[in-house]
Amino acid sequence: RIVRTVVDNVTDDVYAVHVVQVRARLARRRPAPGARPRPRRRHPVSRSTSRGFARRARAFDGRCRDRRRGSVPWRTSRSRGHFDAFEARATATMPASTVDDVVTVLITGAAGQIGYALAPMVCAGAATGPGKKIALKLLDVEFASEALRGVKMEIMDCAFDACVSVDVFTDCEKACEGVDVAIMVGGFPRKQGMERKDVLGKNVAIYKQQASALASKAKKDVKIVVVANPANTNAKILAKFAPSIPRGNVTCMTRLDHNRALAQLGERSGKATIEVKNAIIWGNHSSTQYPDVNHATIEGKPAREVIGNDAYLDGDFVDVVRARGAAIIEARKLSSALSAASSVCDHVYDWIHGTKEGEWTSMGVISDGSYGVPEGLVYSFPVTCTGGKWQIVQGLSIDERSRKLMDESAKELTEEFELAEQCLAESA
Ligand code: NAX
Repeated sequence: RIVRTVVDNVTDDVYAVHVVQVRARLARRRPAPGARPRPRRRHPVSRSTSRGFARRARAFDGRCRDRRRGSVPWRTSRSRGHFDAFEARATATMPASTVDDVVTVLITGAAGQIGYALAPMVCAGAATGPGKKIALKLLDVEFASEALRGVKMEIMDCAFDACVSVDVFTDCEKACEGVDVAIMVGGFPRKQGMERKDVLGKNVAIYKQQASALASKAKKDVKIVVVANPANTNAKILAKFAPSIPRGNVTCMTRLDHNRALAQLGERSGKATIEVKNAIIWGNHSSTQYPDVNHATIEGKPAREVIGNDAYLDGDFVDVVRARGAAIIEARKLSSALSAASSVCDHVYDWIHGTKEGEWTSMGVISDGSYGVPEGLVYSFPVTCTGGKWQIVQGLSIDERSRKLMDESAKELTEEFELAEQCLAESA
């Protein structure tokens, strides 16, 4: 039909010659009878290939179980957040930007090592999910302003589709202006010869000051996740000094510990991590945290039954999860950054988009007295999320051993908060 149209006005003779030529060309392309059809050659980044990825991305059920697919680009790594970000790029279904589509995300301590890993993940949509654009704000101290400028340049050079702006700040009030999601990574590190009280005092002073900035400048429904240690106590101080921010909007990150627990159970059972569900981190993000497997499942069966080794689950497993950070420092000579950044994205993503039916995660949230944990402590609980809000999972049975471990962590948090208040009073 195409040939016919093209040659419509041409004389019959010319038309006839043309038809013969076209037929000859088609005949040359057709494989000889019985011959195997020639494989279609594809350009590695052709449209059809990316459509293939997009199709797989759409069929994806929430978490990437597939590290073995050698050809999958880095964006489709294990983390669901990365995968979703890739889906957004591959399907190119992102709506035109409106004010509501732009999420303003603040990362404090952005010149540090977690910040460096976290900023690109956030810009790729790993925390906020597909369909959202990111206005990124990076805050650090004056001393780190040059490094911060470098981070900004690199983020710009990544040319992320979803990132509409990157701004750097050394003034906390300006950084907090109009923020929707605040990821509080900035903190004072423990230096040689410093007492625990000294580090705690410095950090709670930072969080007291940043609380006022968030309360006065951020959006009223800003979602806050505190990462910097002592994470639970920093979050409690932040909630205390930002009373206008709903208490439910202040959380601290224990998702890294949660993910570490899932990974250990997966490795021990020889199953993929995605098959492990509903482990719990109770308490403080410290060595008193209690990684609880009593309600965890592996491929839908109780984890204790699948692993069949209670001595391991009550002993080495708990120790390994608690000391994983130290093991990483020993191996890498640096503290965990990539896994911390990825866990921040998991924390924020689940908070915004909800946990899956029948599954929970662990978050440090303000205790309402559930499970006998003193009210007001920022304590890690099993939580489900729906509609941008978390709820503590209720009605789980707690055995005697768990009770003891949960109480120990609550006691540590109570003492830590008292010490923090003492530090603030002394510095006032
Ligand atoms: P880095 O020391 O690399 O980075 C911290 C950054 O914070 C530095 O750039 C510093 O200049 C900045 N900073 C200091 N005071 C600030 C202030 N007042 N305002 C803004 N920025 C400020 O540490 P990194 O390895 O990135 O770790 C950051 C924090 O995360 C630490 O407190 C660390 O202990 C904590 N962690 C918490 C985890 C968790 O699961 N909750 C796990 C990982 C990590 O250990």
